[in-house]
Amino acid sequence: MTPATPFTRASRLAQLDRIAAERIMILDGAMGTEIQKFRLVEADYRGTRFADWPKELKGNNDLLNLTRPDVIRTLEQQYLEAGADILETNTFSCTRVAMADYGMESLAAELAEVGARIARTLCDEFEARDGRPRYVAGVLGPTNRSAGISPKVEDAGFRNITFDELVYDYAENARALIAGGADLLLIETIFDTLNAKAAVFAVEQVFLEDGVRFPVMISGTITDQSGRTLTGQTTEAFFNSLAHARPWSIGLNCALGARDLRGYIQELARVAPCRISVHPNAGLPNEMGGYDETPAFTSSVLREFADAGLVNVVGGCCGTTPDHIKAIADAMVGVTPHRPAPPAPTLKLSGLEPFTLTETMNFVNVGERTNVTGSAKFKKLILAGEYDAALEVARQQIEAGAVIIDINFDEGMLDAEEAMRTFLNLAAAEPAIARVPFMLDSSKWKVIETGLKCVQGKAIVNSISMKEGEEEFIRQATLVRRYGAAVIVMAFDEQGQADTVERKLSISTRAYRILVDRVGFPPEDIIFDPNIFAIATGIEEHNNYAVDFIEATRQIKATLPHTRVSGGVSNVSFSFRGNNPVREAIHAVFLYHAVQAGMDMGIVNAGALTLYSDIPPQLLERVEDVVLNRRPDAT
Ligand code: THG
Repeated sequence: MTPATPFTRASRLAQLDRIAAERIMILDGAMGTEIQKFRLVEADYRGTRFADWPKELKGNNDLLNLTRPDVIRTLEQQYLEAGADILETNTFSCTRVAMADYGMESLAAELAEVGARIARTLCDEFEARDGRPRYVAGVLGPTNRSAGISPKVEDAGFRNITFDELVYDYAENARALIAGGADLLLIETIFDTLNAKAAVFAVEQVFLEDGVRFPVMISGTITDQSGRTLTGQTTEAFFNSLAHARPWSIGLNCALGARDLRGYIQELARVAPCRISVHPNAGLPNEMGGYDETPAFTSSVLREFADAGLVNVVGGCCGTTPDHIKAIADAMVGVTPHRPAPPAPTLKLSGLEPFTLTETMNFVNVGERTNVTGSAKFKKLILAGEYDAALEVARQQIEAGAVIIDINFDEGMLDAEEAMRTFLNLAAAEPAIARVPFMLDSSKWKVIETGLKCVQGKAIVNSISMKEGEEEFIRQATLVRRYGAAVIVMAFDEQGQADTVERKLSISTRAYRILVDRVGFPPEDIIFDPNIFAIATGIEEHNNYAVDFIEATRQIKATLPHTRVSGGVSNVSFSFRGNNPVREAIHAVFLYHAVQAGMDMGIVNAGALTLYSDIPPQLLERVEDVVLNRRPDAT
């Protein structure tokens, strides 16, 4: 009998960060292409238990965990002998949805648990031998469906899987992997970031259920030389979308060979404040579907990555063999691992492309026109179901300078959830629109949540507030975080909307403390909206509203570190409806002063913005009287 491992899962994990700081850790290599070498036949896959299964089972490699565990064990043992520190479980397709191909949905969890146990047992044996920890990475594969793109060319809004279905499947998968002994969870070969966001959501759910957390590794896949994921994101956009998982490592695997991944790994190493992993294919597949890169070649390329200080974990994907892993392990000896970038408290969003709100940016223009309550035209199109023309409105806002678009379907005659879903699913297929981050605008939480389940990028929720009390505020903020979005917090509490500087500041401060101290919300992802109300309405108390917003902005920016301020700019001029030249002049004057006070972003009619310096002096004088409330007869 082999002696027992000296470690518990907790004691093994307690050493992980130290080991990863000392040296580059080795992940194992391919499973699928190695299994092929055994030339297994249908009967191997079936075993006795599934002898009468009504569907063909050949190719269901995860099923071998039950029917030919000896094969999986042999391969994994070879990888450990080659020097792997981290062994991946043979569970790439252990989700209900992926197993549905074989009618084996109900076996998904069992296969995952057994897969983890095979790997853990082997690792225990190696640990018992030499006292060196070996880690089991429970693999959560991408599934064979995409929540983010349509499988039908003629119907871009169609989806064959929902976010909620993926969350259910991934949660079951994660629970089973942990039950089987996994030390880490590895969400890998991500071609659709929305699927990965569902996996992150599910994993967090399991951690909350159990009251225990495990390190999470995330690895995306770039499908062609354009450097984008299948669903069109650039590397940095991909990272921004998944940063909320606070991954132990992030990296890339599969698809390309190591050499072609160099630029993207460098990009990840630059932007991600965590460890970096890479497990490439042994080159691109040749005409025969085989892989040609030799162990010497792959390992020399990865050695160069390591010498450049880019990586913490390296291994192989399709086409790599135990010989590749041995060569890679040898090549990493003595090379200093990547030192993760320090986290920067900066608002980072994404659509297909990243958006970072840097300190030098003057003002971020959020397009207001994709709003049924803010545009008669958009409302008419949505009510008529004319989504193509509605998408054109989004495109126009972006062309006119919007770097984010606000999207709102709050209208009595509409099913706002349905409209939000339809619009976002269609927008995902339009690169000129999907390029930018989305701001999901609704007064109904359910509508916002529906939207969050449709976007692969890092969006902004518009908005949450304490109007229904702290408990609901905390619940919503926690969910915003789990969906990986930033948030606008309105200055609104149980007493109503804040209309004085004091209330705007005190509500914002109270919200800040709750979000940062109790929810663990990153302050850089908080955007305060201290309410822009209409001025010059004829009611005297309204005359100072613009000044109050500007002053509240100044104080929020001075006292609530790393946060941002936004507002709906066109609100301020509501009483001049019908007189667009005056409205635009008011907006320009308002922004001129508000931006100086620290306003970072605003929901505006992109393209219609006038420059402060272009306003004729006489008009400017009058408009400033109104906006700055300089004289009682200003209006
Ligand atoms: N804060 C936050 N979100 C918001 C607002 C805010 N979302 C909605 C709104 N306010 C910002 N968006 C708009 C959009 C359009 C107009 C005003 C604010 C507008 N529209 C023209 C009008 O009503 O006169 C419509 C003209 C037309 O139909 O074309 O003014 O404050 N967080």
